[in-house]
Amino acid sequence: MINITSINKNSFFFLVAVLVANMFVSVSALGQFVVKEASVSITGEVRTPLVLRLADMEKLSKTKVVAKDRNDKTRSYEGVELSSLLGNAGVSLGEQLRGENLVKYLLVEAIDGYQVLFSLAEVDPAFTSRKIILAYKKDGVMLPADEGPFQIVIEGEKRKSRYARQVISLKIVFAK
Ligand SMILES: Nc1nc2c(c(=O)[nH]1)N[C@H]1C(S)=C(S)[C@@H](COP(=O)(O)O)O[C@H]1N2
Ligand SMILES: [Mo]
Repeated sequence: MINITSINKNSFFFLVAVLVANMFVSVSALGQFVVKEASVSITGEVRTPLVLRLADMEKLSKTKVVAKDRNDKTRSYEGVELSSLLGNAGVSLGEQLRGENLVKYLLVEAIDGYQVLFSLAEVDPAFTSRKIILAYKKDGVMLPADEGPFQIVIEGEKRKSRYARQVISLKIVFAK
């Protein structure tokens, strides 16, 4: 005679096994997704910490900066001004960039641990007409993997040392 309970028990365990296997598949798929989908976080002395992916970046108003690349070739870079990224995170710029806010700085970090620094006044269009962007395109195409997806490009900067490639973090730090 067939034992109904034991069949149900078996199919229950089978069902659990399938569910668990599916869970692992989705988690590893998610892992791959996270690895592929690079992002930039905006943290520190901000009102609203942000994490921006390429799709988020493309929705923001873009600006072009013509600059020489690492091979001294003149390129047209396209991206978002640092001031608007920081503005979205609620960083004190413009009228609010005074008093002790003037000793806050922007620390940029790349995936290889490379770091560069800007004073807030350097990136604020209320202080300077020199644009500093987080570029994602070069001559109309997405940046190559070893430069992007996000790279700092600075209008009129003679040395390339602060053109941080593969940027992953923008952090506002209080120098006091
Ligand atoms: N992520 C990252 N970006 C970086 C660097 C680096 O080591 N890591 N080097 C910087 C320096 S010192 C220079 S001169 C320029 C150009 O680098 P390249 O000479 O390696 O092309 O990239 C800048 N951006
Ligand atoms: Mo350099």
